Amino acid sequence: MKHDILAMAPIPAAQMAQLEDSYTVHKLWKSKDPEALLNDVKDSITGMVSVYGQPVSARLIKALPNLEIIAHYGVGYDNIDIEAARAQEIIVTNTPDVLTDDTADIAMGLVLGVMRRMVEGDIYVRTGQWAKKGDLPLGRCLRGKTMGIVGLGRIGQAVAKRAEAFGMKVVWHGPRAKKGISWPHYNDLMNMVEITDILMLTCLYSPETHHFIDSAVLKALGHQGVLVNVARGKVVNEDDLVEALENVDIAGAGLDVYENEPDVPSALCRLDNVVLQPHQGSATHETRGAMAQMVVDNLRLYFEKVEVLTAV
Ligand code: 8YV
Repeated sequence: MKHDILAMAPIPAAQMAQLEDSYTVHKLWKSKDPEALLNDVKDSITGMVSVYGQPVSARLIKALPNLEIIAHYGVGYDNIDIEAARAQEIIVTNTPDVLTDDTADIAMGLVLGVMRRMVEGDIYVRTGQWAKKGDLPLGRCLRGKTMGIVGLGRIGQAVAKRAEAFGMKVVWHGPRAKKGISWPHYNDLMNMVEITDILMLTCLYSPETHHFIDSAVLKALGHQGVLVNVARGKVVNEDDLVEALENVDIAGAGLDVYENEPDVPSALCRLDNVVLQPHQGSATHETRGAMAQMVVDNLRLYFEKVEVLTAV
């Protein structure tokens, strides 16, 4: 029997082909009338491929009475109503590890982008300003600066190693100290921010971290401070961030994630002291392929009644 899978958004073609070989795949994003599609297939769906940006709400979960597994294409699964999934005994899997290095690379790219004015520099050359105005104003050195990391999970630790390789000091904040971690842990976010030059967000999004970074934190980061966010947009109060950047309460920001993706406040786009990326921490052929393969493998193992790779 072929299982029916609801795919909320595309995954790379090679892995989509594997899904289509094994299952009947209903592509929600291709449907002109997603509600009607859901109504037609709701009783037959046993598996789902979910993607960040597509909410898997309690309402959707309840509407799929035979759903058994949600294989999420991504590490952060805050788009899924996990309580509703648990209530229906639905297994949820994600794709950790394979995207750690790429996301840490983008994080460091944003640090370099802001500190060394790399995007401004690119525009300066392309628009002929170099020839007209002379050298770009000076940037700032990474060596000797302190990076304060919020959330020292897999990605946070990978960023920490990179930051050390650039000659930076690393400190971190999280709800609990961790065994085997030598970077100094701060229980109190504000205490850490006061000694931080670059505030790096790599934490989970949860009710506890909603708008964790607000104007008080940004003021404590200070005029020379830089915020980099590769976690989730909603960890930061975006209005407070815009205000802090406009008032130069902080020196700059590097952002890969936003509160309402893909909408980015026009105020952010007008500022020179920010470097913006379109949520592309894991966006390489290699990593997206590896993530999609985990999705396919988790579904296969589940339907073969073998333990899945990465249940959350
Ligand atoms: C997205 C991410 O999942 O893994 C995460 O948590 O935020 C990203 O890797 C990716 O954009 C796929 O939608």
